[in-house]
Amino acid sequence: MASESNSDNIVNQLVGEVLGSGRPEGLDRRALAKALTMVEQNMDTHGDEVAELMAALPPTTKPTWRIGVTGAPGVGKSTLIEELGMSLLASGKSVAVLAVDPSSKKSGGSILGDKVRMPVMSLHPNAFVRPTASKLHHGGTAASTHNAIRVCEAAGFDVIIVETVGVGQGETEVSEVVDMFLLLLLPNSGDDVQGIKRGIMEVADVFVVTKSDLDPIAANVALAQCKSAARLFMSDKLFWTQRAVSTSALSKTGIDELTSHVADFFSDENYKQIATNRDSQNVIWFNREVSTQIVQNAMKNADVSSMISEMLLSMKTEKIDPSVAVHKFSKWLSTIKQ
Ligand SMILES: Nc1nc2c(ncn2[C@@H]2O[C@H](COP(=O)(O)OP(=O)(O)OP(=O)(O)O)[C@@H](O)[C@H]2O)c(=O)[nH]1
Ligand SMILES: [Mg+2]
Repeated sequence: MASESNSDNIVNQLVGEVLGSGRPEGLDRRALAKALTMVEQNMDTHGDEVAELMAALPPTTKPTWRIGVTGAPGVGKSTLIEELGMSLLASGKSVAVLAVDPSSKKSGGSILGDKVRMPVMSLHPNAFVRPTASKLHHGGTAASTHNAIRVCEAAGFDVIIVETVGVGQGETEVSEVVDMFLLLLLPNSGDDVQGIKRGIMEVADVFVVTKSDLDPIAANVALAQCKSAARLFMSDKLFWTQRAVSTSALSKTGIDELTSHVADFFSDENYKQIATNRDSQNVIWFNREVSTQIVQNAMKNADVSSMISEMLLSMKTEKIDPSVAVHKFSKWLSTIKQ
């Protein structure tokens, strides 16, 4: 019980400090960083603490913008986020950046500290830049990114930009917790439209060709490809038609156009549907995380795992069809359910 009241105190203190001024410029950044560290903890061991902090956060009242940015390593995500962020800051918005690092899946810790370089934005009083280790093996990227987004919203940020890396599970999961997804493409790199997986094309709301200064002709070709892809792939959002823009963070071209695509996306007119979309997203990732937990728990049961091994062995040695094995397994499962 003593530990419970202790964690109560920490949560109250953090919520008090994080929400203290309700405005990012007066924010206690150390408290915000602490709160983010807390919600990113391993849910298996710190689930109560995380849930307590999340429950103590007030619901979002202002129309916040949740933006995901993805693309191959080195495509220019961080550099572009800095430009987009500065442009949004100039328009009066406050901006928090969370950089999700899927490599933590392998190394067990974030190595992003020196990779997230947004030197100008980091110093802005209305901005906050945070490298976040993804926790794919304990609770999922969707859950921990969602939590981190909510903490930033509670701290008063208007815009939360999530930088994700590479192509894979983490990226699709991030698309479940943001409203808008930007897909960055480098012309002539093999990462352009032809090489991008369909699933990611479909969740992209804006295709962004990067580093157009390096090869303006190739950038134009890539832009044209993106525009035709935008016509080909229907957006998964009824209120939005996919767009494409060519940018250079170096020569600062295309940034205003990108900013206006973002502002159009979050228009008052669209916002009601964005809010509805958040409700559906919550259900989707809740269901997935719960299913994962059910499976993980079931696998801890010795009978279940030995029955699975038995079925796998029968498939291998007796060549029984997998559908027969599944049927046998589900029959067996129904006998032990109660
Ligand atoms: N010429 C040129 N170089 C750029 C531009 N944008 C980024 N770069 C350079 O490209 C390199 C990678 O940029 P980052 O912004 O770190 O790319 P990233 O996609 O965030 O990289 P990871 O996070 O490691 O996946 C850096 O050396 C940047 O300076 C651009 O518009 N033009
Ligand atoms: Mg980066």
